[in-house]
Amino acid sequence: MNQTKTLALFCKVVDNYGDIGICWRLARQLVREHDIDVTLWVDDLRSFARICPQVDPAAAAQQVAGVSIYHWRDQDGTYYAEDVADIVIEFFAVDIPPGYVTAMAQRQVKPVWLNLEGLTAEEWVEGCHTLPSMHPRLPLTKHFFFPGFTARTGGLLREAGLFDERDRFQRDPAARSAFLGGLGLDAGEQAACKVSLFCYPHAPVAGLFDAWQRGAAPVACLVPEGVAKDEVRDFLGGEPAAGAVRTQGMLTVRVLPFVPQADYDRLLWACDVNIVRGEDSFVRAQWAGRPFAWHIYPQDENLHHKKLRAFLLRYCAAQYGDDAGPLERFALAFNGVEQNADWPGLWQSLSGRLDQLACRSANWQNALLENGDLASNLLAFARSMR
Ligand code: TRH
Repeated sequence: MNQTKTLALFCKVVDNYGDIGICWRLARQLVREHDIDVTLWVDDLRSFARICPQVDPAAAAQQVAGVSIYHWRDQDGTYYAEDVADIVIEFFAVDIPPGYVTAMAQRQVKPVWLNLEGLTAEEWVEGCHTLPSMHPRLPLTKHFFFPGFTARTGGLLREAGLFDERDRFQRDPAARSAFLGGLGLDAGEQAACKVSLFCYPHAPVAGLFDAWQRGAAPVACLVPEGVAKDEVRDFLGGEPAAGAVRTQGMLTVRVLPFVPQADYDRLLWACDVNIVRGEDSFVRAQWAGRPFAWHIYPQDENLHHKKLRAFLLRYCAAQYGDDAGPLERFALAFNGVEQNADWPGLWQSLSGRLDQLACRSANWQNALLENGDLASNLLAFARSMR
């Protein structure tokens, strides 16, 4: 029953860092917490190395954190049944090399084959989670596996010790100060309201900068290098390279280097408000327990607005009870659902309630804990299939 010791995870980097960010997190957790032998196939090692500097972008094969990493160069190659893992995961419906699929079918005990899908809060996911799909020619069945926010989905990625580590860090002013100091923040920036800003290029950052600059209290906005480039360049009056910083009015904008994934978590834990995007930083902001706004990945015909509303419906119900939240209004405006946003007003109502909002995010986290975590749920499902 429990003979599922090996797992292969196939990841194609479509764009940005979310694909590899999620696969890397899952791979490490399966090794560390479940003692699984994980092989991670990745087509773009350069993007991988940005979130994990131990990765050598030139190596065809390497081991990092106990995970075997292979550069997935093309669809060619011959594979043998004994090369195939007990569990095979294609992330976001990528096409696994045909030779590998043939070898899967040649195994006496067929592997459990999962298509790990993207995260959405929409209700239809519950009906599709774990649905089977037969291979048209080979004796193989693939199952859909959806992350999600309810017990009828696969849940979210969350490492076992995450909350303890976060709580230790958040309760330790010296650790926080050392971390922020290491990123270059001076005492004034550390004492200001710290906002991390990780968004897509179309975000309405200029309006927000303007509101912060004219606001009543100091704001330190921490932007990873390459993010909101045009607005940051305009504000700085120069190249937005890592380490660049400028204060105008009440706003200081500081450009951060792109940090390893574990440090990005610490950044979220250290800030008072987090603006996050995509899928992985979005989930990490929820675990950080601080007020956050999600800049959702844009899709054709504004499909992403529907996804955003589906999430806000769940999140705000757990967060606010009867009070339609300032976070909701802020997120809708930041994603262009509400046009002509009053940024000074939106920021004022949000920043005036940061403590209450942070406290209430515990409700949301407690509700999510009921769903278990994605890595454990995935393994339990795979084992039930064998
Ligand atoms: O980078 P993203 O926009 O990624 C994705 C991709 O575009 C993907 O194709 C799409 O499907 C998905 O969004 C919806 O955002 P995301 O998901 O938040 O991933 C960013 C990763 O980068 C995450 O693992 C955190 C990590 N990161 C660092 O490690 N260091 C940093 O300094 C920063 C800013 C992020």
